[in-house]
Amino acid sequence: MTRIVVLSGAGLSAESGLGTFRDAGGLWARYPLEDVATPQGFARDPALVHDFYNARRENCIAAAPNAAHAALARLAHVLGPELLLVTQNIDDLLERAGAPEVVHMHGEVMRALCGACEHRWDAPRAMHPGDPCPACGAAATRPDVVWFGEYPYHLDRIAAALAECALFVSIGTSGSVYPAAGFFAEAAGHGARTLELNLDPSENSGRFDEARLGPAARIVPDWVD
Ligand code: BJW
Repeated sequence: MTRIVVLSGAGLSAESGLGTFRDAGGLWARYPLEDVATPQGFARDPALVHDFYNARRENCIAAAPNAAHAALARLAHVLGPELLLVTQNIDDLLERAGAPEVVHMHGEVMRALCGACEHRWDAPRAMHPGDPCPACGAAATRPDVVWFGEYPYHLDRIAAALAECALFVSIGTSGSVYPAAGFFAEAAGHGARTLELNLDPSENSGRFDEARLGPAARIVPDWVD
């Protein structure tokens, strides 16, 4: 039975050196999201999209988990199945901090996906247009991430947890991308208390029962411990 659902976003990994999307100087200020985070952008210019994710993969490999990842991993060990850790992040820093299970609703940069047969495998460090799928041979290799207009992963499992949890905690997300941005309202509708931990108030901050502001590496361990 899930008692606590944690939803994390880019702010969780900001102090590990991985950029956020919508903060000043964030990824979308430097790369138009229509070009690098939509299926249409990938169809137009797969080399550009592969370059973008190859660089993100290198950054992820070079980064280390911070105190917020470590605190959530500790909590996961204490609570076991009573905690569901859901992340919008495609990095593997929660896993590398020791979290036993992480639900990656927007996929994982360290995994590859065949756009033809949906086979998944560990990504090589660099992907290139025309790389063949190891299962079906189609030249349809892409990063296993969820772009705008695509269906996020594990939504049935997340919905079940939101319906039964007593506490929903949102960490380091601007609350501007759906369906994740609506999870707090879904949980609240089923009677859960809602808590936001963020550097700046998110779009729906005023609708949470409580908001605590500050950098994740400080306020997440404070909340957990
Ligand atoms: C710190 C910090 C520190 C900084 N400590 N905090 C109109 C209405 C409603 C929906 C739509 C609409 N038009 C289109 C849609 C749908 C669309 C959508 O939501 N668009 C919006 C732009 C409106 N959504 C989709 O297309 C999704 N699919 C979908 O809807 O399918 C149909 C469906 C319908 C109904 C139910 C179910 C399904 C798919 C969305 C896929 C998003 N993909 C990306 C890229 C993933 C791969 C990659 O990483 O490249 O996911 S976009 C990007 O945004 C990424 C993130 O996961 C996501 C969220 O960003 P996040 O994490 O919130 O980052 P930021 O930068 O926005 O915020 C950072 C936060 O951290 C800030 O609050 C800072 O304050 C904070 N912070 N430093 C603590 N040190």
